[in-house]
Amino acid sequence: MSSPAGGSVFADRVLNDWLSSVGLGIEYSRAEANTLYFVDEDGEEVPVLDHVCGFGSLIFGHHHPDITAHAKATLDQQIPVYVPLSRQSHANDIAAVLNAILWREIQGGDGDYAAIFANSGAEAVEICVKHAELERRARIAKLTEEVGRNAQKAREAVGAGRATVAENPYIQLGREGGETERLEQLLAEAGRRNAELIAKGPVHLALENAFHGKLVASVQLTQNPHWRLPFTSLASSTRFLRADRPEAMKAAVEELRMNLLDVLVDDGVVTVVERDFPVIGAFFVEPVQGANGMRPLTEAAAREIRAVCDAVGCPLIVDEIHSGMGRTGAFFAGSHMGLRGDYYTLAKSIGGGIAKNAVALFHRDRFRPEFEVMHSSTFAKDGFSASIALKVLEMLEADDGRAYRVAAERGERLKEVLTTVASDYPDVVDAVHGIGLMLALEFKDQTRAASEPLREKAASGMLGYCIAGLVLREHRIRVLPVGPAGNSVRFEPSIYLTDADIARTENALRDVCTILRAQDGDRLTP
Ligand code: 5B6
Repeated sequence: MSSPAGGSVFADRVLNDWLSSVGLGIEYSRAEANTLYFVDEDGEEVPVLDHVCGFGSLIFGHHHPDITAHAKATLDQQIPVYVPLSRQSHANDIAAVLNAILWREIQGGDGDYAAIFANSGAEAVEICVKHAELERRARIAKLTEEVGRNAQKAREAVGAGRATVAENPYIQLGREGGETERLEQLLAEAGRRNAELIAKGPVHLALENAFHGKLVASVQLTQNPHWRLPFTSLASSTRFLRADRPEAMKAAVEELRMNLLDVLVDDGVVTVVERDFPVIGAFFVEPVQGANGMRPLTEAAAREIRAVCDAVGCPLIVDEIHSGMGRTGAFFAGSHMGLRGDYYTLAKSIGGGIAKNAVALFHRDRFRPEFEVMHSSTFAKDGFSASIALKVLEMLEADDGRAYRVAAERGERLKEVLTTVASDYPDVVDAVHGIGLMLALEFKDQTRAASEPLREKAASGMLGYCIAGLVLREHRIRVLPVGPAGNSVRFEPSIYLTDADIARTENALRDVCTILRAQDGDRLTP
């Protein structure tokens, strides 16, 4: 059938042109473990070592045979896939395994977590945004009820002649009228100011260079200004904080503080007092900041963040979408730095590389049961994805957590090699970041390079992509840049990374370093 628009491009026109311009415009035809394949001009299948692995969503690689066999068997059994508003015990089975892992790695048995399912990471983050707002609204309702009761008590005291209205620093009162008029004037003005505050949305906290998704609310938690700023009017704002500056973190929280006005009767006098208003919705944290160049949180920062949340009373939301499911050598990366969350988000690898799965977990003490009915999604917790999630969890936990140990060991081996390359080329490599199979090699800034093509590529933020293009073209290895400046190259393969894969990777990186050292900008041009 001929195309109605005579060969028009309907999807990815700009994206594909751009990918081709940096040498990444290849269409892959097959994938297996850590290898992608494309078919070249001679019809030959060309293998490419994949270090991107779906932005870290393939802990068991592409098409793991056990996951594929499980998926086929599941479909052959004709299990019900979409049956919303029926009993779906597979949801509880997944939540039970996740709770057991949480208790083992982090909570030490401190309460259980309720699960709400989603189809993507950003959706799980937005579920947390919604739930945190439900919690905040409940706190506000409690506060306003108290304020309302106190206003009533003041009316009764003034009406009975047991109290007079004092001057106060918040609301200036007219001199005219008796005590009752003055009190009503005070209550009306306090009520007006309180209503203004109550109508406002929350402010969220997140770390500098955070990535929490790209949907309407979650993109406001993702610091990258190109992705966030055009949409600021659509959702609550975020205050981005530095994890290594506890004092600045506390100062920012103090600066955000807002107060509700309350009227109290004290010793026969009606006075106005300030009540702490819950402005902050939640604090979102990635234990390892993937998009920020694979930077793990320190234990000290994890402690400070927990302390801020406890002081403010807002939930600490640990986003394990990228770092979770074993990649760092533990199921929850936060367990390395003792980061204890009130909510958790998981996605990526829990889909086993073939399903779209995500889940948000809520500590039972904070969970609002009505949320189970308030929130829903047609596709979430469907029978097929849930069955894959259970299979992935079984594989991760098998042999006393062998997969976690392999991830840690393979990660250490790869990190050793990256560190050796970094120390051999200190003039072009800045640092190696990350933990387990969540690593990055950061190149030095080239915006003042001697070579003009290098300078230009660095200034336009394209250098990392051009490096990725070269590594693909000449070494048949797929890497992508990462980090705010795009100066780093990311490595997040599956646990099946072999020593030979690591050796090839080292060879390719040495080649890139040699090019940068020699300022051979032309070789980076496709
Ligand atoms: O499933 P979804 O993508 O909605 O998950 C959102 C999300 C991610 C994440 O890593 C965290 C911690 N929280 C929520 C998903 N990560 C996606 C990602 N995308 C890019 C780079 C990354 O490092 C991570 C990306 N970079 C450039 C262009 C497009 C995407």
